[in-house]
Amino acid sequence: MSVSPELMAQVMALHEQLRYHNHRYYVLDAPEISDAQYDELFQQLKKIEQHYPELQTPDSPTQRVGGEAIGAFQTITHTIPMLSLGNAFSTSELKDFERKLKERLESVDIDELEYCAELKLDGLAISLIYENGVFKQGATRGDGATGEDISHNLRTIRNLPLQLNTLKPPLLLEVRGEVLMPRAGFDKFNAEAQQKGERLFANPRNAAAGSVRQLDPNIAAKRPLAFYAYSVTQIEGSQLPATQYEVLQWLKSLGFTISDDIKTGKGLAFVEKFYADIQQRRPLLAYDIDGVVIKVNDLAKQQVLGMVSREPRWAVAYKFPAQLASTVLESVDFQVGRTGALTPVARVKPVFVGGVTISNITLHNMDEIRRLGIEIGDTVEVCRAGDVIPKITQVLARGESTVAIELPLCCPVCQSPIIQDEKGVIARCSGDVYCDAQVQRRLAHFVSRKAMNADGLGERWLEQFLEKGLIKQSADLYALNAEKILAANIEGMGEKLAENIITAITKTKQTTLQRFIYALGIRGVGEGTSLALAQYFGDLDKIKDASMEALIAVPDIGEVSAKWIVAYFQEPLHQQQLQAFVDAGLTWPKIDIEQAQHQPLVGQSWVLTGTLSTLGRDAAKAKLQQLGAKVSGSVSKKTSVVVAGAEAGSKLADAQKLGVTVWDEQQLLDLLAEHRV
Ligand code: D41
Repeated sequence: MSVSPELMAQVMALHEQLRYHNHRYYVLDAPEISDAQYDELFQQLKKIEQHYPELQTPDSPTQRVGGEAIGAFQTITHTIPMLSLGNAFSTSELKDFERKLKERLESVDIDELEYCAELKLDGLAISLIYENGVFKQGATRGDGATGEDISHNLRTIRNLPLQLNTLKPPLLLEVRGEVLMPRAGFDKFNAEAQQKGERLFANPRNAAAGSVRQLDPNIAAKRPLAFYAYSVTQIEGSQLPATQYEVLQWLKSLGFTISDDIKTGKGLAFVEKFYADIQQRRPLLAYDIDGVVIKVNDLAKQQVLGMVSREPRWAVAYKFPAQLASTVLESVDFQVGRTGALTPVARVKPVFVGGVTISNITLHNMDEIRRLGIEIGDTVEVCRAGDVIPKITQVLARGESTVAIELPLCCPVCQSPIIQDEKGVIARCSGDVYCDAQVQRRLAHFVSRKAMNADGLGERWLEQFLEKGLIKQSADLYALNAEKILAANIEGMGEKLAENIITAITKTKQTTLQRFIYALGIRGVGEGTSLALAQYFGDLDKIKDASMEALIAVPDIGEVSAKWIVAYFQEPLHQQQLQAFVDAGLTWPKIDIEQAQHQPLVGQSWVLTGTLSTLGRDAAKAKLQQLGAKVSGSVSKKTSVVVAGAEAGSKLADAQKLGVTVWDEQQLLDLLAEHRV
């Protein structure tokens, strides 16, 4: 079907109008037309797009309502790493922050230094890319270096501009900010979920995180999410204003929502006042915050200050203190983990602290219980700071008739005997493959992100699959299909979901040997050891048949891990399982052991200095060591190469004096890439 110019113009006009009214409603909170009128325009556009799918562009306002589910999340490498923020919890820590600024801004009168003060929104940091003014991609912060592509969900957020409000958009713009769920929306959402008997979210932050980590954008589209912009990290084909405050105002003019509480002022007195004001108004805000963020306002000064260990020197999160509450310890249950380790969990009388109601608190191990000296019936202090898990900090009062907390003699799930380590700290269920709790935890580990990465197969479903007898162990996942899942009549499970789960499982069949070994969940075999095993033996059968001696010869594997590895592969059930994986068609690229083991830098001594912005120093060190190099802290004549990152200091000078080879970060990255580490 050909499209007339008139129709095209009509579609553009509808885009324009819908965008305008959307912005009035969601960003400015000042609608000009009624919901019904808006809906009419929306339906008009939708109808045209249905007839002429070629007119449906990704930035069309209709795209906010969802669309196709994706099969799995793509990993995105941030062109510029997403930094973290240093914390200050007190006036004295704030003074430390200022002192360090003073050291580096020598010619500046510190009392005259201007700050931009913002709220610290308690959401999820994300990054958005706009090309020629059109939203192209959005990703989670992840570990700062790589995140996940969540564009399909971000598109559904009503106040997130799909197109920038300017006639001359930059060629490229990267905006960072927070996705959050405002409190009112959260309360409404949870109330509805409760009525329907669905799961509730503990707090708005979890709700936001859970919403953007969905494969199906129709879910995010139904959640009341909002995006608040806080910085620009890349811009091409346009210029940024000179200060953070002006950058925020500019973002606002482009159509982004920024927080209403942004102020500039000079010196720490201004900062303290802003902090106190916000702390007082905190309960009245539309969303959760966990402090304020203080930034040096002048972007040129930010440049001068730079960053250290992935935190900008020019910004600090001035956090509100952890919140305390008192409650009664009612009982202690023991949860069984993947390796059988028992974790004591305190059940307390529900108490509201730090924005959530808490009734379960992990006590980690028996040592912690002894250290706190708590008994069942005691009144205890509970502490929760913003984003950290709650803990019991002390006994406030001994109860009238208390009961000591004791380790059970047998597993609360499978009744197998409990075995303790020598120090009496860790206790383990000996049930192993016969313990349902261990089996479930291991399944969850098997599909987890760093293992087989079966996205969308959350623990909620695994639990159901086990309960309904669909699976008994991880290898059984590969015998599932959508019909079998649907036939089990699991509540909340639909055709689409079942298909997504099967797609995710099928995808895991193509994996790497390292991931697979890690996924098995062998005691003592984490990611690093899995890599070492894969690279050393190159083949699953060789690992399976390896003797104690052979295993100990692998770099970084000691006697204890070797013993656990041998024991794992000796267990007949595990052998059967491995065969089932092979039968299911799990494959991984062949490993060239020579290549993997060759250590081209043996005998060399390297020094890292300055900020390595892509890798970070620890990671760079580990990778160089993997190639056989020794990484040292000081430069001498014998040093082979000094890698100098941003703001390298005296070590760089030493290297130049001694005539030692100096590399920049890119040269190091090239070398690592060449050797595939
Ligand atoms: O509101 C926030 N949570 C917030 C987070 C904010 N207002 N500003 C921020 N600024 C930065 C820098 C200084 C690195 C641009 C941040 C964050 N970072 C941040 N959020 C999560 C990690 C880092």
